[in-house]
Amino acid sequence: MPTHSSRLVTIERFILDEQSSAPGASGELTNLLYDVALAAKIIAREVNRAGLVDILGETGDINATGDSVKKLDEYADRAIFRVMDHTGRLCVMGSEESKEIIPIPQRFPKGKYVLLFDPLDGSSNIDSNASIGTIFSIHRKITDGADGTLEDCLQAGSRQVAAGYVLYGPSTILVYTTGHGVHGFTLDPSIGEFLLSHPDIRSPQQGKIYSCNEQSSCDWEPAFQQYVAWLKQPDAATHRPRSTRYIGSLVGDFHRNLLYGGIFMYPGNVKRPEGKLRLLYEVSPLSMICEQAGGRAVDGFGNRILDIVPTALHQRVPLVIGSKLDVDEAEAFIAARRAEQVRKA
Ligand code: AMP
Ligand code: P6P
Repeated sequence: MPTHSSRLVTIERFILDEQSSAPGASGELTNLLYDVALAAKIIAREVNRAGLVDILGETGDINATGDSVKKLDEYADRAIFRVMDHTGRLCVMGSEESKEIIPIPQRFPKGKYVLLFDPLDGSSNIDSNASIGTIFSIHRKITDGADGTLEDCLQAGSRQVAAGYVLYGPSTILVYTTGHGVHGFTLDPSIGEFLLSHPDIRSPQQGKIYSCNEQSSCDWEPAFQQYVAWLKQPDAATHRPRSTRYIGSLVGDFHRNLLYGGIFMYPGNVKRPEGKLRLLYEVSPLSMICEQAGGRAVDGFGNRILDIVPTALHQRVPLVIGSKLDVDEAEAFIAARRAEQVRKA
């Protein structure tokens, strides 16, 4: 007889159980989260066949934020829209692939939720079969009337109702939070179900990994350059030895650090002080996940990511995110170096 068998819980059953902790809930959010899981399965199937159906390669189009669009990007974007547009749970959507907000077609009912998403993050890694991901953020509608507006999308991350991501790697994992902890589900493709595999994820308070694209560091602010140089010093007496890990795919880098501990940084630089990563549908959802798992997410200038009120749909923001003590250390180091530079100036 097995001494222990972990509970076999599908994501749908978990989401429904969570609803019971929300007295009076109508089931709209529950069904919206079901829809996210369905979209994830549809995208996972295509991502996992990518090498077989000649879907690789680029369409030659450029998306709303200047990245070249690979066909899987478009497929994922369309899949999410097609799952979501007619359900009556949403009033508006926003996607990395669409320059403007995406209205719900007039022929369909409107709901009270807003869905913002990056349909396939890290798509430059598609052809190399490296991990890629989908990131999503859910807000409540805050404006009057049935149709959602840009104002409904431009809400601070602290107002998110739910946030999460899907990582398409050796296995497909969906990780999400509604503000009651972070929970991970692994897709069993043989039965087409996401099964609870990572209940109540807590990120280590301190890690040994730092993740950043050091090739870009020559353009960084000196305080960030000095911090990474400090991390690499051999003197273990002054700081813990670290290892660098960088996939170049945000969801893959984030998920590894979430589980193992560590810090991810994408600073701004002289050419682009706001950095590369998008606030609404990349950084805000991952920051909610990170904080719910015990970590921290800041912009490197003393601002908590979840407090930033967006002013544009595709707004970018510098990012320092990960284990609490690692982010504390980075913030303190960078602030001290900036103060030193001011004194010397
Ligand atoms: P609803 O009536 O379904 O729109 O839910 C109202 C509120 O209850 C949501 O905005 C959430 O804050 C909470 N809630 C409802 N369902 C769930 C769920 N499955 N998991 C977590 N929170 C939920
Ligand atoms: P770089 C992918 O294009 C992405 O948006 C994120 O997934 C990733 O973290 C980042 O860009 C990588 O950017 O400049 O290091 O190639």
